[in-house]
Amino acid sequence: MADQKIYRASTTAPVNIAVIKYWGKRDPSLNLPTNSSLSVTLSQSDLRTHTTASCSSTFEGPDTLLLNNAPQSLSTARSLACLKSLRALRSKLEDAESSLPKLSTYPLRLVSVNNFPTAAGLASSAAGFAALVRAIADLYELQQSPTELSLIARQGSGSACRSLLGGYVAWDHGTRDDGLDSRARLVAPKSHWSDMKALILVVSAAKKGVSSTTGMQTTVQTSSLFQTRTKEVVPKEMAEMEKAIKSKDFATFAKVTMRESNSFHATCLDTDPPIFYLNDVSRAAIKAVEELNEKAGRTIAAYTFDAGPNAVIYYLEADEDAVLKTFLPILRQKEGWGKMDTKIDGPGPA
Ligand code: 2P0
Repeated sequence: MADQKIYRASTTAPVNIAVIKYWGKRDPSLNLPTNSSLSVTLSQSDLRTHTTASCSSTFEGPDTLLLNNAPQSLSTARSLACLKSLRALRSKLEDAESSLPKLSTYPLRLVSVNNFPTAAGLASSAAGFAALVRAIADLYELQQSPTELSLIARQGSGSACRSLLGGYVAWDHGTRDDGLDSRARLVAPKSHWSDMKALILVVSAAKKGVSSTTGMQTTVQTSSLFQTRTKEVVPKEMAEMEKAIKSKDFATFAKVTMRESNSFHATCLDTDPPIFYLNDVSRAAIKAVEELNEKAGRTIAAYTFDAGPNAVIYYLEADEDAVLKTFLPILRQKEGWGKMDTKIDGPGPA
């Protein structure tokens, strides 16, 4: 009798927030970056995508994806690349073991839910593609390591490769044309520096004006600052950041994080036409961190901003009172501001 069973696997993938930013592709079709980047994986209970992947010979039509209850296209080149790679790995297993059900030939039904604003510069595509790849890999019972799967997630969205691993994660730009060395690498597990916390100031939950994919390629084509950034600035910052994480040196971690965020936004401004992700509220958050550190006489907080106005403030748990005391009054003054406190974490069930 034909296989009527519905096969299913669910997983969650967390958001990651870069302290060394990915901005620019050397190969847009494979999502190969011009520079390496490094991020901290945030807590899944606060910011994550939950995805269920199912497949069955009884399903009809093409593969489908629902995100927060809305149908999404899976026929984009990036989604197709992920699905093709995962099916190829499953197909290899099926070829080697003929008793396995031929899941690689069944239509897929993917259902994803984000517990945070989608496409507002909170790395939703990172968690989204990481969860999609992990869920299908689990459904297909693939044995590949998270680093190997990061090669697939990278093709969906560059930053997604970092969300396959927990803790402190680098994405090495790699030098190969086929991208096989452009993947995630664990710098340190979350247990190494587990008192790191992130406060997220949700300045705006609106969809961002310029998408990262479009914005970064305009920067590559038009910004002269970008050349110096990728060739000289980022390699030095990567080395200093890895050292700071390994030695748990918060002052250096914070200094490099803030410098990097500013370098990234400077190249956005140097793009033609200029890209503005920060707004007045973002700039108020920068000033508040500068004043907090000055008042404390040491560095207790670091700000960073991605492709949107929302601030992420990194700090150590011991300094939580001082950090919250600074930001809660600001949050109350500004209508519509929200906050999320989160710890660092890793992929897998929350
Ligand atoms: C990052 N961002 O490193 C940087 C900082 C935004 C600013 O990764 O085209 O959504 O899907 O590969 O991954 C945003 O880029 O871009 C991003 P695609 P992605 O987190």
